[in-house]
Amino acid sequence: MNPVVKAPTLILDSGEMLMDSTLIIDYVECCVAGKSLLASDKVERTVALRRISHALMATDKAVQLIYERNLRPVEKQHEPWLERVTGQILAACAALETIITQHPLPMQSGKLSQAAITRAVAWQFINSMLPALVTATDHPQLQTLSIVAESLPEFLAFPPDGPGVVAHS
Ligand SMILES: N[C@@H](CCC(=O)N[C@@H](CS)C(=O)NCC(=O)O)C(=O)O
Repeated sequence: MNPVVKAPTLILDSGEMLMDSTLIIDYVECCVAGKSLLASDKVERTVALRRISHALMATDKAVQLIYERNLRPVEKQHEPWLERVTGQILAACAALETIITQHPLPMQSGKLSQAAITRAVAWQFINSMLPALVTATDHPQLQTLSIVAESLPEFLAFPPDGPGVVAHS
């Protein structure tokens, strides 16, 4: 549906495409829902954005590693690059684990913030895609948070494996 081959892609009512999860959330909050999962207070918002940024960087790095391993032929893979990205993923996940320990957020139905959702989604994705590298044993807080999140109705409505296209009204 998108020649740029980028997920997530939101098809707007106008038929135009919108890419990148952060921009899609901004659009939905501003132009559809009229409410936000982020605080409007400057200080609270800055804290939340910083927390979200760690989770997003961890997922971006995981995507890079997965593509390097899965899309590039083995003989063309560059070991120093793999090591660099691996280090970045582990650093981002370690930081995330520390942040979660120091700043737990409510993981309750109806009370979810963007930071809490992003943490849970990031961990589910990274741990399921790179289970040998980023283990639950080394990240117990993330693992617990993910198990709780995935049992909530908000998460059960959108399972990690699909559906790929969600219609909104
Ligand atoms: N920062 C982006 C990351 C999205 C992303 O990496 N999507 C991957 C799939 S998980 C993708 O579209 N890959 C296709 C490509 O880049 O070639 C977001 O949050 O939307």
